[in-house]
Amino acid sequence: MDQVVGRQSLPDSPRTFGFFVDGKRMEAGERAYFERRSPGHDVPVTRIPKCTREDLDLAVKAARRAFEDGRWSRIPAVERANVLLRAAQILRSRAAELAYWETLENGKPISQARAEVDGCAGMFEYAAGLARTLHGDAFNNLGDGMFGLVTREPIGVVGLITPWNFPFLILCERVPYILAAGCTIVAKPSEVTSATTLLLAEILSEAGLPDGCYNVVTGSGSVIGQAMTEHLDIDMVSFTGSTSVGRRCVEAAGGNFKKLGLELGGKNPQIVFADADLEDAADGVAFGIGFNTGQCCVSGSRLIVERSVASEFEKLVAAKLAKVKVGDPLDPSTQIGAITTTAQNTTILDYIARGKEEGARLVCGGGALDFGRGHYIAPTLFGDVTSAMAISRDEIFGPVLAVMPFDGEDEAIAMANDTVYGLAASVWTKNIDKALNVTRRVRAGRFWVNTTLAGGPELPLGGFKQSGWGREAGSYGIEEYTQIKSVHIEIGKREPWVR
Ligand code: TXE
Repeated sequence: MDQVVGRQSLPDSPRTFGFFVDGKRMEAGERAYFERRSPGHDVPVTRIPKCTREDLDLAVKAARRAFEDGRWSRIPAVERANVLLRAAQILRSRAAELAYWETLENGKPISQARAEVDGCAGMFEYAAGLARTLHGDAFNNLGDGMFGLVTREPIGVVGLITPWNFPFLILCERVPYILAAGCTIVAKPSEVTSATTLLLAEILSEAGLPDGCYNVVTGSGSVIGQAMTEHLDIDMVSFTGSTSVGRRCVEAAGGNFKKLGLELGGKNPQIVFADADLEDAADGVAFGIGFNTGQCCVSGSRLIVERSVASEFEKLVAAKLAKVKVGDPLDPSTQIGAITTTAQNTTILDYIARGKEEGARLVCGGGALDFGRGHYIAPTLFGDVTSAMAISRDEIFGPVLAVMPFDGEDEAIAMANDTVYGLAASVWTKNIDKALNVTRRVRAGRFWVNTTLAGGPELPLGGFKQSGWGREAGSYGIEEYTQIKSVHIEIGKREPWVR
């Protein structure tokens, strides 16, 4: 990966984007735009079209046409794979530009954004392989007169609704797999972070993706997102966002019983046993809550630590958090950038205030950091947290860690499972039996042992309980976007029914 060298400057004026339908950039004309201000600098950086339901209909029609005429869904998988591989190459060659716009809109550190783009290219490469290995099954055991086949077919037109915390990474954990399966896409990014989703349209066209296979309609969730989940000509929606909007998607999808993939919230435990390498675990726990300013569905926001080391471990984590470099997202040495939206900033500060009111002990952080402009919050650690407190139950989506001590393995597991969510969990121990036992008994879709937030294209993502339905990435990721057909083939002549 090329390193980000030096600090890039802010754009002189906001860049105006069009939306993208049927292989063409659509000019928004006189219609209204969302103006996005950089959360780290509070200057306007992008202008994004406010699309209408009519724009969405155009995009769905284009995606439907492209799907039905077979220009993508019925070509040999090797040709699909080649487009995905070319896209990966272009993506790498434009990584600096993608990272720049991602950072400007989202507020994440530029070095992190750059690494994420690299990871996205890997997703395309892996999905290219899956396109070629996707297969069904054959039954050669049905007797002389019958042969059975099970085939996988692309599910059709997929609506893709993505959030603002990892606009490009979450997009690329889905798009290559959906395309590898042979489906076509209408994407709707979050209204505050649409730029890189639109840039991907250019990249895919240049890579040779036929027109109509990847369309982007920008706009608000309540208008475009809601219309997508209700749309009768969309076959499946993959939604990543809050659990409350996920529930609305379930209600709206009933119109045509479209399939849903849902990746929702989390309140993820970090379980630390006394026998862990505490120095390493403290670094991991600090990373787990600080990464992406804690605006991460899989961030480890509950620290469940064995009582005998709780006080020592709390100090270790606080010392790590105090050293993390918070600051200008465009500075290549920054580790924690800005809070992405004003609303999210308020939510996090409200939770910090609530933690104090409810009697939790503030160990470090505890409020906003003033850099003259933008929204920044100091990584915050609360001790003496009880399971009744809001900071231990709700997904805060910010750099706020709640510490709760446990006695014994069973209590640790019970505390870890005491949540409506089941997205991710980590365990830190040198004892293999404890590690395996906890891994098996904690109900979460992603699990880390002596590490956290590790990822990649091979292992699937998704949640248990109210954290969602279905899986993205890995071989499961492509299968989600297919449906199964069973075929019975008569060999010779049927036994007549009418005699
Ligand atoms: O999410 P929304 P918000 C959580 C996190 C955060 C909270 C609120 O706790 O504090 O959600 O964030 C689109 N029909 N997560 O309000 O509203 C919206 O335009 C269809 C966790 O930003 O769920 C955006 O594209 N779509 C999460 C996407 O849904 C709708 C990531 C997510 O926005 C819609 C983000 C509707 N009625 C927030 N309303 C994660 N799991 O990673 C909005 N949208």
